[in-house]
Amino acid sequence: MKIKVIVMLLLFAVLISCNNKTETISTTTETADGQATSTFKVWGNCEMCKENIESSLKVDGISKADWNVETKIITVSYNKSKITLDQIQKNIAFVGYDNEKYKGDDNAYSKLAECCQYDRK
Ligand SMILES: [Cu+2]
Repeated sequence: MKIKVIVMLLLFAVLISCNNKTETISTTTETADGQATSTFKVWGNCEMCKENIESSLKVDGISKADWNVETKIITVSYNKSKITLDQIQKNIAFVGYDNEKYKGDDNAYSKLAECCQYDRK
């Protein structure tokens, strides 16, 4: 009986820690000069996805965009007076990629190469 309770508690603790993980994927750090670096999850598969995702962020105000194929986490450095995190996530969704905030555009997704048609969130 005691063991059952302990197992239940352990399971509960695991569930809570898993939940916390998914919520803290997205982070933003800011510096005094208005620069910010954000990380968040973008759904995708391969090197071609990396190219597509990063190309959507070759816009004024973004100094760096690096999507990790393994972890599916993107790191974006940008100037907050020129572009917002919201706009960045919209740009990614516009080219067909689901991310933490926006669902990828369906039409753009359907035009992705077959290898890039990742399992949607
Ligand atoms: Cu791909």
